[in-house]
Amino acid sequence: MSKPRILVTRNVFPEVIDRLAQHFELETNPQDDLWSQEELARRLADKDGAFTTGSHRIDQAVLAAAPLLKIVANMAVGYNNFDVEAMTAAGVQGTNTPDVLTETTADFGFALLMATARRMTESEHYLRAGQWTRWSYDMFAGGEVHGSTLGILGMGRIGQGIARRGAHGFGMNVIYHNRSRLSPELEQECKARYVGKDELLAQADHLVLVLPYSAASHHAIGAAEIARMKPTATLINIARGGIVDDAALAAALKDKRIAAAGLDVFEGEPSVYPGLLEVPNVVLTPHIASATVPTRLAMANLAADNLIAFFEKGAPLTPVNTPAKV
Ligand code: 8YV
Repeated sequence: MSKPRILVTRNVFPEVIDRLAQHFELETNPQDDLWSQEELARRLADKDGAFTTGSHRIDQAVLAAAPLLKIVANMAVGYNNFDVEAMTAAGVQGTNTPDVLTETTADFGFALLMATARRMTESEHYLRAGQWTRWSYDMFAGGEVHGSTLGILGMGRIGQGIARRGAHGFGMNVIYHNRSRLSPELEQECKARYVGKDELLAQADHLVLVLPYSAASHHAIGAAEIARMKPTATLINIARGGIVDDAALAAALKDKRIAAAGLDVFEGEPSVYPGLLEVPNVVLTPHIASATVPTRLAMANLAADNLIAFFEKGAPLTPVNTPAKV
């Protein structure tokens, strides 16, 4: 029997490609070219499955061009690049990579919070530029981390990881807002108190965004929300671009309406809103919250395991939808 045909849309670890090659007929992208959506659709025309990252959308147009497609395995926990409704209707299984990146991403969220509060990149630029000629009492004085109030918007696995770090490691007072409240046991474990969104905005010294992107969370943080925050607060986004209105944030940072921001994700990335590049009080990283070698390897292996389990056992490990029978 011939092997299922799989398109691997971006370059990934050679050992994962080797594993996939034992089970599937592969078309890969060793040059890591950034295919257009049209190119993606063309290459999917004869494929049974795909291994994707967040850089491609699986939408109506792509699905229409891929009549044999049965599964798309995303190497990411977030899957806002999937039109889930269209995939479900077309009978296409979607999968993601939860759990394996939780702690690594929470580590990064906390690192970004600390770098932002303690002005680490801003002060490093100053030093590298040869501007450090003498010490002064208020040089790069930032906000306190330990003992401060940590606000978390979106309290899934990664949010809980950040809460634990803040509460147990830094004695922070943790408050959170989420679509649904955690169980009392989890709230106790995370030492986190549920509050309304307005209270979260008003009370947080450091506000960390960890909610999934959807039409409902588009610009969840815009000018009005920033206006409710403390002028000394920091805003950290490790979730998705589009959750923050980047233009409104750049204006707020410029006017010091909040102290600083730490951003790993951007609207329209890899482009970055120019106003954000012009202000000093923002720490910018290129969507690397899950980027440790072991975690990225675990994510790639889980995406591969989903493809293998789907074709060989009839069910993937971490599905995001229940496709219609077509
Ligand atoms: C991915 C991420 O590396 O998992 C996610 O949702 O944002 C990152 O960990 C990125 O999306 C590439 O697919």
